[in-house]
Amino acid sequence: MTDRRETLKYVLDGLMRRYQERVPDVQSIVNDMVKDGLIAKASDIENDHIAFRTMGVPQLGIGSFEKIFLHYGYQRREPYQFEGKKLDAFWYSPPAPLPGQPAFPRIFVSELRVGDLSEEAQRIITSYTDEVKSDPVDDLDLDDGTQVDEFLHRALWRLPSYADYQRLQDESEYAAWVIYNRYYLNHFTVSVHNLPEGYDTIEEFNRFLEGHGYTLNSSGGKAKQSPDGLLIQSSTVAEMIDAEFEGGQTERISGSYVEFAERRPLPEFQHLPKSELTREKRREGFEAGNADKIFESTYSSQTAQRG
Ligand code: OOG
Ligand code: NI
Repeated sequence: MTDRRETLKYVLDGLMRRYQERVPDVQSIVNDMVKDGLIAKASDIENDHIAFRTMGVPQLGIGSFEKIFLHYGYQRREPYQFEGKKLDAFWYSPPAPLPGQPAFPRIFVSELRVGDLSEEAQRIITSYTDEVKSDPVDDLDLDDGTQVDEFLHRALWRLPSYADYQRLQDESEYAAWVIYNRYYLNHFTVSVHNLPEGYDTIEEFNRFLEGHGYTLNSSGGKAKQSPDGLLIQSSTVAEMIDAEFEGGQTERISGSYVEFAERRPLPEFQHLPKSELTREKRREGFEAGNADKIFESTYSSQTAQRG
């Protein structure tokens, strides 16, 4: 039997390939990092985590989606709640790396509390999600990487109408994003604390990004910091994509974005030299206050800044 982590690697590579095609910012940030000498090549970037969004209806949502990654050895960790945005989330810690390979990314999965939306928004959403009769992950052979790769990029329901998209967007930007983008990778995250000095804090890295013309999510400030001061995050505003809706109508809507994370050493390790600061000596997990603002990277209030 092949190691499930080999299948995981195949699935993650497939996600990253589609993501890079959809988000030109990824390649251009990598190119700028190489050009300015922060890294020698793309694979020197440590991927802190990736994120997915789901619709919280019984046959879909986190309970369905997480089965894929639990199968590959991920473990479910702390929950997070976002009352205002009507979202719930968990983060997942990865299995050990394959020999000679970099660490697998953490995963952040969120879910829309569909039942908390207005009757009309619920009716619109379920008119799409009801096309999925039972939990689709149960029908997959998770040991077959090509099946999982195809599943994560397949249309789960009919092409939405732009009217439905706009109506959902009025009430929940997250709902509108998922009805169109489904399980496309929402973002990958450049780990900045292991970059060369001068670029290894979010404050410095944001300066590098803005110097190269990238637009950062400004909700709650460009650098979002956890109350313990140890997890600092920033993100680009989502790349706009030309989306084809029902009837062939094409509109520009939010696609995916790029995130940046600085994990500072835990208090008991702050005296150690950087070379000794392995992953487990730095701040783990996520922070609800940071995440709440990062969600807005796909919101029109933020993407409007891209012009
Ligand atoms: C996820 C936002 C939260 C983080 O690292 O806290 C997040 C999303 O936009 O779906 O990525
Ligand atoms: Ni994130």
